[in-house]
Amino acid sequence: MKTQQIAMTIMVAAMTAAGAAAAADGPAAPAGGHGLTAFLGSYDANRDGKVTREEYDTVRQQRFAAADVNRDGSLSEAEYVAEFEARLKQQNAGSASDDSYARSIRQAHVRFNILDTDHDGKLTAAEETAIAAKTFKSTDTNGDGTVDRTDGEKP
Ligand SMILES: [Ca+2]
Ligand SMILES: [Ca+2]
Ligand SMILES: [Ca+2]
Repeated sequence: MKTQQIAMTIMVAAMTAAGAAAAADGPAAPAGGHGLTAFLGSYDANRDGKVTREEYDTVRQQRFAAADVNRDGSLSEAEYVAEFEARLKQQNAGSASDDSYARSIRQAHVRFNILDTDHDGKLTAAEETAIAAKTFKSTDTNGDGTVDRTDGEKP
């Protein structure tokens, strides 16, 4: 009985994952997207369906370094938005409507001002790391230290 129940649970979980994957068809990493699919799309560097904290930090640090064009160790709003825009362009390849494109850029400006917690116009690595740690923790809903599809299920 118990085994059957477990098998059922696994089947349902697999079906849920398949459904989510189908819905996520299209760009692997929707820039500016929310939720688990966007998180996995952005940070699952080796595409094994899991984002470890190490993977997450590596991708973030690379992104931060790439965005810091003048190499002063922090991101200005222009640097932050330019990096986001470059990714957006790459992912959309000109397919997005102007409206949604403009909206994404506006959201990037809003995000910068949230990330720049002391509002000095510079996003430091420390500010970015503090927010990123919170984001990872809140996305890893089952708290096992890895973000994967199982974190999308209600407890
Ligand atoms: Ca900079
Ligand atoms: Ca700041
Ligand atoms: Ca998890």
